Amino acid sequence: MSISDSKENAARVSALREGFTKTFGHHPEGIWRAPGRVNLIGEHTDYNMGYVLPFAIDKNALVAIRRKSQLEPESTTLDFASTYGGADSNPVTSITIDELVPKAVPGWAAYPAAVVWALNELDGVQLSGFELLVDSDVPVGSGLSSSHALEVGTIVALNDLYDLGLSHTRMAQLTQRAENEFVGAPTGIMDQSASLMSQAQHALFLDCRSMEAATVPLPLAEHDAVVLVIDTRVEHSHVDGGYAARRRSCEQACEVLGVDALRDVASVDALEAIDDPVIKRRAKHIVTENQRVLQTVKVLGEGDLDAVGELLYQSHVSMRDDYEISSEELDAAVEAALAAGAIGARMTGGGFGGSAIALIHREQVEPVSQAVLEAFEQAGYVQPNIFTVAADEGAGRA
Ligand code: GAF
Repeated sequence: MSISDSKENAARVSALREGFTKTFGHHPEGIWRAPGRVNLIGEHTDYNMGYVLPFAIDKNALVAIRRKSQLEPESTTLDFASTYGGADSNPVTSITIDELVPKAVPGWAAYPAAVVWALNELDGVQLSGFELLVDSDVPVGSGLSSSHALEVGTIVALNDLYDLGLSHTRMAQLTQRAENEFVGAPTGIMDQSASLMSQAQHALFLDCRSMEAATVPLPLAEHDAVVLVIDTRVEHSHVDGGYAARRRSCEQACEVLGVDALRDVASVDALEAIDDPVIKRRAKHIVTENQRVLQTVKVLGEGDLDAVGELLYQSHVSMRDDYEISSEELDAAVEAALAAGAIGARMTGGGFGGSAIALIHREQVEPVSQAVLEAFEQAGYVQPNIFTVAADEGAGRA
C-alpha cells in the first residue's frame, strides 16, 4: 500500500468530495492527487540542464473538478475555490478563459489558472469552463513545492478529463511554462517532474537536459533511517529577485565559458577563465553539485548512508558559501541536526528561507528535533515546524 492510500488521505478525499458538493451544489467528476517534494540533492542544477535527485513526499494537493459542459455547454468560466481559509464555506473566484492574462491572476488561483492558460496555448486544445476545489497539506512557502503540487494536480486532472493524452514529460514542460510565463517565476523543471514521475520509496534521478528519468531505491528502511524536514517558517518566493539573479549569474558564466549550459562544464578547473569572483563562485556550486548528484546515486546504490550524509553536507556548504542562498535559520537547522547526530543535513529547494532536511536514524527523531528547537529558541528565531517525510508515488487519480 502506498502512503497516499493511507486512512488520513482517504479522509481528506472524502471531506473534499463533500466540500465540493457544498460549494458547487453537485459532485465532482473526480479527485486527483499531486505530491510536494523534497530534493535530496541537486539544487539549482535543473535550469543549468544538469542532474537532480528529488522525491515526492507524503504530503499532497488534492484537486476536485467538474466540467460545466453538461449543464452549461457554452460556459468558459472557471470557478476556483480552496479549503485554505479553513472556513465551512469556501469562497469562489471566477474568471473566464479569455480573461487569463499572464501575471494578472493574484494568489493561489494563479496556479490552476496558469495550467489552463498553458494548455489552451496548445494547438488543437480548447478547454471549457469547470469548477475546481483544492485542498493541500503541503505547507505553503516552505520550499516543499506546494505551488507545483497545485499545478500538477490540475494538469493531471485536465489531462484525464479532456483526454489530452499528455506524457509526464510533456506535463512537466507545460507546468514549467505555466509557472515561468503566467505566474512569472523563472523556475526549472525539477519540482513538477518529481510530483509527476516519482515512485514510492525511491528518489527520481532526472537528467534535466534529456529528461531521461530513473528511479533510485532509497535504502532507508534497511538502515532504519528517515528524512526529517525542518521548515524554518521563513517563507520564500521564487518570483522575487534572488532566484532570478542566480539564474542570470549562471547565464553570464556560460557566456564567458562559451557553453550552452553549466552542465557542459566537467571540472572546476575550467572556471579559472571567469574573472568575476561572484559569477565564478555561482558556477562552482553548479559544477560541483552536478558531481555530487552523480556521486549520491552511486553511494545510494552501495547502501552507504554515511557517504550520502557527507555529500548532503557538502551540498549545504556549497549553497551557503558559493551559491549564497542559505539563511541563518537554515544554517542553524543544519548545524544543530548534525551536532545532535544526524547522518547528513542540508537546506532543500530554492533557498532564501523554506526548509532543511536531515537524514537521521529513526531513534534520533526526538533528540534531533529537540536540539533544533532549542537552537532556534536560543537564537530567537520563529519556532520551526519539524516532521518526517516518506518517499511517496507521483500524481494520479485519488
Ligand atoms: C525551486 C525551483 F522551482 C526548481 O526548479 C529548482 O530550481 C529549485 O528551486 C532549486 O533546485 O524549487
